[in-house]
Amino acid sequence: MRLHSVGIILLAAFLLQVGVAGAAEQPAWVPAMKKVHADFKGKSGTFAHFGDSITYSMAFWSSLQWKPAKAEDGFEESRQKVLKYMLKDCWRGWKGPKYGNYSGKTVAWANSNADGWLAKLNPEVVLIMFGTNDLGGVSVEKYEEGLRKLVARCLANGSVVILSTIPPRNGRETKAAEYAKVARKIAKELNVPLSDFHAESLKRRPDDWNGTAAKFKGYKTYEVPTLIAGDGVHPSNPAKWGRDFSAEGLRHNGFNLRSYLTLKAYVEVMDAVLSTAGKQPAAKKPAPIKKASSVPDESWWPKAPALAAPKGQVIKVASAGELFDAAGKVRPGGTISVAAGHYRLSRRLGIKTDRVTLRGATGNRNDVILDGGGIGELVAFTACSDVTVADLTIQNVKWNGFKIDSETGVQRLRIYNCVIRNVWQRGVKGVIVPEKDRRKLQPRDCRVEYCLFYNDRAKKYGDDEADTAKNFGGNYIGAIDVMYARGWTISDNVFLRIQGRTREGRGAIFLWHEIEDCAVERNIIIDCDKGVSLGNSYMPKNRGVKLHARRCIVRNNFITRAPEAGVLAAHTSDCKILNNTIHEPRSRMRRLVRILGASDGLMVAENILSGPPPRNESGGKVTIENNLVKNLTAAFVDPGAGNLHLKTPLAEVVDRAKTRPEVTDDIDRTKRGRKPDLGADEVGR
Ligand SMILES: [Ca+2]
Ligand SMILES: [Ca+2]
Repeated sequence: MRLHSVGIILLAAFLLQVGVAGAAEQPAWVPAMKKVHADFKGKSGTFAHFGDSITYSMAFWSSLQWKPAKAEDGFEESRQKVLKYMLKDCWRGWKGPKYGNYSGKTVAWANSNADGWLAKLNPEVVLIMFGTNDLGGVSVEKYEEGLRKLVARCLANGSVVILSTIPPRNGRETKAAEYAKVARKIAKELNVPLSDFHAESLKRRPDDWNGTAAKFKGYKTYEVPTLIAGDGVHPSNPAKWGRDFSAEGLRHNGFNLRSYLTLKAYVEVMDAVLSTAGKQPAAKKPAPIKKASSVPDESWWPKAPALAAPKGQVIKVASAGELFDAAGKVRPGGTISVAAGHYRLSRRLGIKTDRVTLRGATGNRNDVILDGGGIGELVAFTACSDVTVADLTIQNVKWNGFKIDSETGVQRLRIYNCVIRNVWQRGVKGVIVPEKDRRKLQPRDCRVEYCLFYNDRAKKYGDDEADTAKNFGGNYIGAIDVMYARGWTISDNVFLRIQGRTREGRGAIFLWHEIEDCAVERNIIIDCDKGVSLGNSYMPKNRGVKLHARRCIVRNNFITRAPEAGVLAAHTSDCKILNNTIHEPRSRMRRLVRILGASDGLMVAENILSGPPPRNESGGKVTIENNLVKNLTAAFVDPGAGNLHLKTPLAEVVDRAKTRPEVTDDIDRTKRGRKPDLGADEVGR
C-alpha cells in the first residue's frame, strides 16, 4: 500500500511541531517536496507561474534572462543555474491566461482553471501568488480555503509548489497582512517552500513602502523610488533601478525584489529537490494518449497497487472489433489486454467465461476508455465466476455501466481500479434473483475496489428517457446498486457527484434485498445524494424479502455532503456502522445517520458526525453510543474537497474510541493500535 503524500506531509508537519522528528537540519519542505517530485513524470525545467497582473507583467521574472548591471553576491551564480536548467520558454513565453496568469484574476479563477493548466503545462514547479484581487470581496477564511485547494491541486499533479505572499497594499494593509499570514500558514501545513514577498517588502521599507504617500508625489506611477507603485497596488519598477539587484536596488524596485525572491526560492528548490531526485530525460517517454486531464484525482485518495502481470492466454486488442471478438473466444483463465485508446462500443460487451480478466494494457485506468456513447448497457457479466475487470474507464452509458446478470449466477466478480463516469442509472448493477435457486445463484464474494465513480454533472431529463417527471423526476441514479449480495466488499473507492436532477437520487452505494455479510469500508464519498444505504424504506414483500440486510458493516468511510442520508440502515439485522467520519453541518434532512424499520441489533458507534446527531426512526433494538457529534469544519484538512483527515489531533477524538475487533485499521490502512480514535482517520497513537 502506497502512503498518500498529503498524509505524509501532514504527519511530517505534526511531528515537526511536536519535536518528535528531532533536529531538522533541512527545511521541512525538502523531504515533502521530494516525495511530490517523485511522482512527477513531465519535463524537467518547466516552471509555471500562477497569479494575477503582478505575475503576468513582463516586469516580473522575464528580465532575469539578461545580466543585471549590479547584483547581490551569489545572484549571478543563481541566475546562471536557472539559465541552464529552466526551459527557455518559461522566461516570457508562459505568460497569459492559458498559462495561469492574467490581470485582475483571483484564487477562484485559478481553481476553476488549474486542472487545465496542469494538464497542458505539466510543470515541474509552480509559483503561486494570488490574493491582491481577492482582497475586496473575499473573506480571509474563503481565501484560505481556495488557496489551500489550489496548492493541493498542484501537489497532486506532482508539481512542486513555491507559495508567495502578496505584497502590502495601500488602503487594505491589515487584510493584506492577514492574507500573507494565511499563505505562510498553508506553506507550513502543506510543507511547501515560501517566498515571502510581503515580509521582505516590509523588512526593506518598514515605514515607506507605499508609493501613494505624499513624499512620492510627482513621480510617475511605476517610477516611485519605493517598493509599491503610485497606484498603491502593484510593485514599482523605476527605470533608475531597472537593472539593479543590489541591496540598494532591491529597496527601490518592487518588481526586481519579487523576481529576486523568486529566483532564490527556485534555486533552493533546484538544489534541494530537483537535482537529487534522479532527473528523467526530458520528454523521452511516449506522450500519454489523450491525457485525461479532466479526471479528478487527489493525492490523498486511495491508490490501487498494480495487478500482477497476466499469466496464460493473453489476447491483445486495439480496436472495438477485436475486443468483441476476444470476448467471444477467450478461454477460461485468459486475459484480454486492451491497448491504450478510446473505444466506442456500439453494443453491450458480454463476458461469459470463467476466470477471465479484462484489463487495460498500461495499468493506467485513464489510458483505456470504453465509451458507450449513450447506449443502454456497456459491460455485462453472465453465468461466470472469478472474472476481473481492471485498469480502465467506462463512460457515457444511459442505464447500467457494469451489469451483473445475477439470475444466471455470477460469483466472485472483481472490479478493480476502474473509472465509471457519466453512467445515468447505475455504475454497477446487480439485478433481482428469482426465488427458485436464489441461494445458489445470488452474487457472492464480489469486490469493487479502488474505483472512481463520478459524473460531470447532476442527471438531467434526456440523459435517460426512462426517467421522467412522471416517475423518478430525473433522480433514478446511483453508483452501485446490488440486490441479494452476499459477502461483498466495497472498499477504497471514491464516489464523486453522483447526483439526481433535484439531488434526491440514490447516491453512492445501495445494497438491498436480503443482503448478507457485506463490508463497505475506506470509501470516500463526496457530494452524492446519499452515501451508503443498507436497505430501503420500501419492503418488496411480494419478492419474499423479509429483511434488507444482515450482518453488514460500514466502517472507516469519509462521507461529505450527502443531503438525503450519510448512512442509512433500513430493515436490517445485526449490522454495524463504526468509525465513519460524516460531514454536513447544514444537512437539509438532518440525516447524517438514519435508521428506519425494525433494525434490531444495529450498532452505531465511534463515528464522527460533523453535523446533526443520528436520526433513529426505528422501533427496533438499536445501540447508538460513543459518537462525537460536533461541527468539525475547522478541524478537517479540506472539508470542501471531502478530505476529512484531521489537521491536528483533537483531544475529543484521539484515543476516545472503544477497541472493537471489527476495526483494526483506519481509512489510510494505518493500524489503530490499542487506543483507537473516533472517526475514520486514526491521527494519534
Ligand atoms: Ca489512537
Ligand atoms: Ca490516518
